[in-house]
Amino acid sequence: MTFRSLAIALLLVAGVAHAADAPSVKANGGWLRVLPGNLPAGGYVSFENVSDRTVSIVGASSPDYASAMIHRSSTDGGMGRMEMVDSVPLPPKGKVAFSPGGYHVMLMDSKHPVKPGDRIMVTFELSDGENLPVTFLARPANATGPTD
Ligand SMILES: [Cu+2]
Repeated sequence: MTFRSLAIALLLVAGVAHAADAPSVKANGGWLRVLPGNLPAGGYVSFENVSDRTVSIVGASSPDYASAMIHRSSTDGGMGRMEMVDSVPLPPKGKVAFSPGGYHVMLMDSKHPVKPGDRIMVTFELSDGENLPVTFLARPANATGPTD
């Protein structure tokens, strides 16, 4: 084995060890707002980047909905609107909250009826290649948080 190939082998081993590390992002307080009919449901959760580098949320999917997208709500001259977001950066050791009026995961076309009290799994795709599964508690249309 040459020195060069040994160095590459060590890098590969380091890469595997890194992949087995604890997740770089933690999530908690996941909830979603169930609206009547089959209207899209907004999902909210707090993310914490526990690593020392920036990690971005770059996608989402759920086995319970045909489509999941990252959106951001804003008010523009008093009119509520929302836009698709490709990437939500979480700064090193930083927190970002998905909350009503701001970032949310928009869950569209549920594959089965979802009612308050149900638990829905959403998997977030991170820029470092990790997948972060998060449980969301379904809450009624008038809920303002995970417990109220
Ligand atoms: Cu939305």
